[in-house]
Amino acid sequence: MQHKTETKTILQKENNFSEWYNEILKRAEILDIRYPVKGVYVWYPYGYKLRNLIYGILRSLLDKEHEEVLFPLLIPEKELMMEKEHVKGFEDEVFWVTRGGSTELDIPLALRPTSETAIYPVFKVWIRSHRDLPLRIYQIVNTFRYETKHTRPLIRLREITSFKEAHTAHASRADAEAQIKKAVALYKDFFDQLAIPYVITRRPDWDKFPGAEYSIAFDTLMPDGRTMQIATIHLLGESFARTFDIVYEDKDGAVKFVNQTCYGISERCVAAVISVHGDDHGLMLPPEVAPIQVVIVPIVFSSEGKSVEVEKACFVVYEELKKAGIRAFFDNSEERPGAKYYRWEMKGVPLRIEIGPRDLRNNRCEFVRRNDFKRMQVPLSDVVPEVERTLTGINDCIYERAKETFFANIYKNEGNNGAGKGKDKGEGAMEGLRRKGIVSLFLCESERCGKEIEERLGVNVLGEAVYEDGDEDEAEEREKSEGRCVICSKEGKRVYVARAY
Ligand code: P5A
Repeated sequence: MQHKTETKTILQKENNFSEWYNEILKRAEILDIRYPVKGVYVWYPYGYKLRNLIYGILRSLLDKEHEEVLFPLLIPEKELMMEKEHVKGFEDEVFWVTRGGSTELDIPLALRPTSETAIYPVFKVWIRSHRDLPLRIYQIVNTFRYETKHTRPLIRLREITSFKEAHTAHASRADAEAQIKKAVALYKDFFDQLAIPYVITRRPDWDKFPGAEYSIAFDTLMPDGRTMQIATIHLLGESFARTFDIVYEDKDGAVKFVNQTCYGISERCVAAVISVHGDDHGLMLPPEVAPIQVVIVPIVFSSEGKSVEVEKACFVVYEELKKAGIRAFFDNSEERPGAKYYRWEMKGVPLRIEIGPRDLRNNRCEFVRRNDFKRMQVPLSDVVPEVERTLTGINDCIYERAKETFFANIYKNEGNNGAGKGKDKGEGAMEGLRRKGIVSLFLCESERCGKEIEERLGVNVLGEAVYEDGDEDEAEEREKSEGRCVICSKEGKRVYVARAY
């Protein structure tokens, strides 16, 4: 495609993440950012394959207990405006369709910023009895948000192209809360499969989803030390049910409101895979989601020209891998091996197999791992099992490295040493706060103290950590989770703060 002739200027992920990120999107052919609408971009074929493999994992997890649906993009003004909190949260972000051709529309239509107000009026007619519950649906659609903050490809979009939204309705609050736990487990599974580390927190009240009782979020850490919210799960309770009159008849004939949840993920999950794993050579894709898992490169020196034997051997390996269900590519283009290495490293192909005349004489080939460039010689007869073993090993290494970086950048502020009087109150608590990373400290629940710490440190309060039932560290952590608010010294809880995207 367009960027084949790109020069090999060195990329620096650590020093200039923003530049690195945009260069990678271009050179690895993930996203074309030249589309002439702000916050709106084009998926390249390679990027879209990556996106589909990632969303394939998400789909297979959701399909176990949800059914896929497809709701309209357009929402009538009246429906969008019905839930007061929800409107307040979204009114400045809505794109409106007000004309059909040259005719003014009687009813302005909103482009969905999310689909609660498109889906819940239909839930009202779908749900009649307790036998219709629980109702669990999802869709993967584009949504539109008029974002006023700095837009960024895959991260802050005005057209979110891959918005996965799940919506559930239940007979009781307990059932809805149980669903929240299931959704947390599902998202954990998803990000674990992408080898993306995260913290899970309950967002402070002032930062919850508009219309929700509470919101739980997954945040990962980007290479520049800022966190990115990669998923959210909301307990809606009865608020939307009351607004849209979604009721069911209970076993004993009583008519009750349903209890609801919703949870969402966008292409930020693709941004996370790119940003967390990539390095100065380009993308580094976990094998599970790599569009090409193995590239085969014939090694012939220019004086020798093409070697029929080498090509034949490469082709045999290619066929064997394909038969074993491995996504392989045989690069027998005219380019020099060096140029091929550069391209496939940039595209994050986890494993390269090189075969030259000398390898052939010894009935072997050479493996080169993308994550650490380690080489190993493998007998041609063992290629398939060795590839399988090596890909698993690569995934483990990528994940270990990501976790190491992540947890090395979480800093714990012990005690309430920062609480004090006068101008510098709170600052003392920030010893150990590096500019990069996530800090846990004590805060009370008041919005005033939360906002004060946000302003003073230029951070966002992510919230209190959420633990799973049976989590071994839970009991221990909970015990240590009470302390004095670093701003007002009143009783507080341990929360995470970080500079956030
Ligand atoms: C949950 C699904 C909702 O919209 N309604 C249905 C709920 N939640 S949310 O938090 O507002 O969005 C879900 C996730 O989408 C990502 N996201 C974005 N990604 C890219 N560009 C944007 N402008 C954008 N806005 C939200 C976040 O990861 C968020 O957690």
